[in-house]
Amino acid sequence: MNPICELLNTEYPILQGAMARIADAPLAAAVSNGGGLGIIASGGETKDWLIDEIDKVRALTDKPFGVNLMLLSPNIDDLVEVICHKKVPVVTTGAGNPGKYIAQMKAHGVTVIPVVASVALAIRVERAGADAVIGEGLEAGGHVGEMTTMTLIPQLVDALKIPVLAAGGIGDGRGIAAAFMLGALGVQVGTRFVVANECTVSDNYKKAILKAKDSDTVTTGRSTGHPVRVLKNRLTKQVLTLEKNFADPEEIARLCTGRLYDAVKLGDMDMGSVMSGQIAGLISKEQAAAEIIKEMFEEAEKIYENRVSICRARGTVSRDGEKP
Ligand code: TUI
Repeated sequence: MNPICELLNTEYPILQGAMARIADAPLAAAVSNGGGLGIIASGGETKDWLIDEIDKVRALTDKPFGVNLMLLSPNIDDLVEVICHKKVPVVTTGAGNPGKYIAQMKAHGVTVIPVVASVALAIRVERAGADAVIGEGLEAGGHVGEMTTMTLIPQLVDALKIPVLAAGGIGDGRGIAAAFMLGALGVQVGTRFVVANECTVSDNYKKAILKAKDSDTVTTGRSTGHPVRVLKNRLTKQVLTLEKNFADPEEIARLCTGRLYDAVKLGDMDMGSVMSGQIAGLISKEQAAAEIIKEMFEEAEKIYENRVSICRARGTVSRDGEKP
C-alpha cells in the first residue's frame, strides 16, 4: 500500500491545497469523499470560524480531513488549540517553520505535514517530529519559495527519511506521474480544485482560472518578503510598479489589504488578488472533486503502463514494455 494512503487513511495519495479564503468545509468534504484528503484553510480566519468549519466537515463526511495552519496568522496559538481540542486528524502548515507546535499537536494524535520550500526547513521539521513533508515549488499559487518542484523534490527525497509529497504545477495525471518519478509518494493539488463544482469561490474566479494561459500568472510581493503567485491584472501592475520604484513595503501592504477577499467572495478580477498556480493554463473544465481525483490517477496509471519504453534506449525494455 502507498505509505501516504496508510498515513492519511485515504484511498488516493492526494491532498487538496489549502487555498486561503477558498478551501472551506464543502470543498474539503468533497475531496475527502472522493478518496483524497480535503483541507480546511485557516489562514486569515478566526478561531470560531475554524470550529464551525470542522463541525461542518464532520457533518458532510466520515472520512479523514485536515486543517492548514498559515504560520503568519496572528491568532496561530488559538488555532493550534482548536486543532488539538477538536482532534483534527491531519494538519498541514505553510509560510513558516511550525517546529514549536509539532510536539503539542502530535501529543493530541494529529498527523503533521509541513509544506516546505527548501531542504533546510524540511530537515528542521523532520527533526521536530513531522510525519511527512510537502515540497512546494514556485509553480504553485499563493505564497511561494525560490525553488521549482522539479529541483526541490529529489533533493528533499535524498535529504529526508520521512515521506515527501510534491506540490506546485500538478494539474493532471502527467503531473502526478512526474512527481512520483522524482521520488514523491503523494501529491498536493490546489488550482485544479478551485474549479471543482463544490468549491464555493466566486464564479468570476473560476472563469479566470479556466481562461488563463500558461504565462498569465506573476509573482508579486518579493520586496515585502512574502512573494505570492497570482493571476496578472490591474492590481499586479500597480504592485509591480511600486516594487520597481522601491516603494515603502507598508504602502504595498496597504494596497493589497483585503484583496484576496475581494477576488474570492466578490469576484473582483481587476483589483482582487487572484491566487493561482502556473498550471492554470492547463485547466479547462469544471468537475466534481471526486471526478478530478479519479481522472488524474487514471491518467497517471496509464502513463506508467505506456511509458516503460523510456528505458528502451538502453535496450532493457521495448516500446510496448516487453523485454526485448
Ligand atoms: O503557505 C503557502 N501558501 C500560501 S499562504 C498564503 S496567505 C499569505 N498571503 C500573503 C502573504 C503570505 C501568506 C497564500 N498561499 N504555501 C506553503 C509555503 N510555505 N510556500 C512557501 C513557504 C515557506 C516560505 C518560507 C515556508 C517557510 C519559509 O521560511 C521559514 C523558515 O524558517 O525557513
